[in-house]
Amino acid sequence: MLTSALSVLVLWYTFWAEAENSIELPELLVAANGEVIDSTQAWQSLRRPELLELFRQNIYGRNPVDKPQDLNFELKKVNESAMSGKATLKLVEICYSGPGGKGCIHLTVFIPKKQKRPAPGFLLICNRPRDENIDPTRKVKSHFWPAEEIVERGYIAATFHISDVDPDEHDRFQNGVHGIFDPRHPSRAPDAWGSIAAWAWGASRCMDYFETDGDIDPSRMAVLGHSRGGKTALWCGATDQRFSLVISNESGCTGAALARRKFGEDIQAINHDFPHWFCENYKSFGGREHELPIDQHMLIALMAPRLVYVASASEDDHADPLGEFLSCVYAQPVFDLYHLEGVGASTMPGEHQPRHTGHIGYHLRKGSHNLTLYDWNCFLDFADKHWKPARHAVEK
Ligand code: GTR
Repeated sequence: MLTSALSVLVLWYTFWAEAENSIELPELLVAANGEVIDSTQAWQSLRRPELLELFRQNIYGRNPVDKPQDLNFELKKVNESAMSGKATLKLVEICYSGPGGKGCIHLTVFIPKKQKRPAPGFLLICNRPRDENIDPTRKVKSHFWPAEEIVERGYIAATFHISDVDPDEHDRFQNGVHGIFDPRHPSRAPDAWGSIAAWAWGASRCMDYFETDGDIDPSRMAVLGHSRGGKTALWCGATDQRFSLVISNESGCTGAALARRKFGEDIQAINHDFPHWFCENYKSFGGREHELPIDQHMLIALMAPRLVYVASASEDDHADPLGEFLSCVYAQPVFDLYHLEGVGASTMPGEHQPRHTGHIGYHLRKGSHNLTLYDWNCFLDFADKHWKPARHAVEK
């Protein structure tokens, strides 16, 4: 009697758990014209551009400018003996102008001395207070950007602050790059870029600089961000294929998490709380997630065949860890076209069991919403595994 009651319970739980996880998603590999995408060529020439355009039109918005014609770089400072002689520090000013004025991004770069140059590395999109997290003097240190540890592992530690590109406040798109580049129409286009797209644009301008610096290997640069910075890193990686590794740390809603699960923060809430992050069209999908022609697994798929990494934290329900993991799982068909292993599991790994073997990395950290040394060490391990630089290339 007890056994049969137990098995009914187990059966009920299994159905419930499956129903929880099963979700109807838009077709990844069927183009708008009905064509089934079965080759990398069809993916690259037809479906990928089509999906990118759907994300642009409905979520992140359209940039009025790509690389500005007058983009210029000024090396403001070089210190060959930073970090007790372990790194070269470069402070670079990346400036541009448009009809509404001039803007500059202050890029900080630490290049490891022990690494053969050009060196690989990580660009952090910093969304936390500048002085406490990305101090170039290193008087103040934070695990949000453990520059010493990154350099010690043989990687470049680079970062810029999002406020240089566009302050994180809703001022109706007057300041930052919106004020500089947006056309002065009486009304703003419903698919005009929001702040997330603006910050992603800023990360691409840093890549423009990396391409000019002989100490940096632009073919092995990762773009990385936490939370709103993670959403930004993913959109940057989707639009700028020069980044060969794209890392989202707890990016949650409109980052790695599937919108259709409506778990934790949802489209209505995020647009209510942060009306400046996305394009105007996105607001109409609040409560209508199922009508979006896309979902976030497609954003992950846009990184193929490059490397992508999604990190979650066990107590970060607001960002929906399971939804972040499932995006990795459902992106797999595109990696299959390239005969590449993706995340390599369909059930969520436990805490501190990183998955690093395939082209989609994943881990679930124990704890709450944050970017910690544990997360960074996982990203560095993943880069070691896939870029295989440090151990062989280190100058003895
Ligand atoms: C939260 C927001 C999230 C996430 C986070 C952050 O308040 O709801 O989408 O981006 O901020 O950036 O820390």
